[in-house]
Amino acid sequence: MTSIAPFMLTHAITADPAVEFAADVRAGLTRRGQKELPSKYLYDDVGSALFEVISVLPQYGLTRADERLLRRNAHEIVDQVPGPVAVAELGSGSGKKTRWLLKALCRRQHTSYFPIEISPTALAMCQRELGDIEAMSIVGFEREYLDGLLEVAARRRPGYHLLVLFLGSTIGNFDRPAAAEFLRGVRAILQPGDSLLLGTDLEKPVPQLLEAYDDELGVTAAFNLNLLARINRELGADFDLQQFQHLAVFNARARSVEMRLKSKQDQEVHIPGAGLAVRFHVGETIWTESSHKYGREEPLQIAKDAGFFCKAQWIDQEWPFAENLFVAE
Ligand code: AVI
Repeated sequence: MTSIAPFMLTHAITADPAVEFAADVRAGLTRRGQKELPSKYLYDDVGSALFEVISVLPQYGLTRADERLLRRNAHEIVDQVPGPVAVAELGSGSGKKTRWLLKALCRRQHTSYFPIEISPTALAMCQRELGDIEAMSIVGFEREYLDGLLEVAARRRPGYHLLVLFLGSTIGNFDRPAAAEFLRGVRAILQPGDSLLLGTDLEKPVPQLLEAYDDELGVTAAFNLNLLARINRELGADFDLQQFQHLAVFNARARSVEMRLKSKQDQEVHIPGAGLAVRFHVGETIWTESSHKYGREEPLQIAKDAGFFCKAQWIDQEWPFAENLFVAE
């Protein structure tokens, strides 16, 4: 029997995204010391499409490792999750990597799947990608992660557990204290016995990491520079993209790869939509993203401190990456 519910979006973003974008650009570019732009703004429609290309680049093994683990171990993962469950995915993206898990789960039970995404385009892609799975209903939430999860938890049916998916090492885009705080936030919404499947990219040799974040085709460079192009498009700015260079830098102390945009000359940029004129010195950088890499045991400790125990861990051998299954205590 095919059971595909109509795709219902819950539009509950309270703040005006354009106002928030302008405020964040203003705050990040007027900071004393290191200028920065929040990495979540990399993902407009163009950025999301470029990220899809990054995920198939030979140098960037992360997404393939994540997908491989989920495909090979879908049934084993599902067997470790006590049922019945509803699934909430934080940052579903296109939904492609989640298919195997959902299909395995739907063999066991009718499944409600709640993708939570700030991008309406990603939610629509997710519906297209996964809408054909039998015995599954999809309700998307256009919300920040924890806000969306709160809503999903509020709709919990009696006797049902939640399985939260946070895949693709998106947690790596938080610094370590923020990652720990985020897991505590997730735990606070869950009930004992609920599960969290967390994907974490593991440490690997620095040259390999730098290649992954500075590919020879320049796709990652375009992904990074698109943030300035987005400010031009949405806030009427006059960034000259030729005058900025994409950099990938390894931060040994933070154990992260940082993406930066380096000014090639002294220049002034006007951003009318943020009421701003910003000066850049030659060589000065804007910090746009950090991707933290983990030791194998590290996620287990962070999750333990947040109130989870580790039920199982799967590691990809080709590209060190871990899928961690945690259960709320
Ligand atoms: C989404 N996130 C886990 C990616 C990462 O590896 O940090 C984003 C990315 N940035 C550059 N390449 C890919």
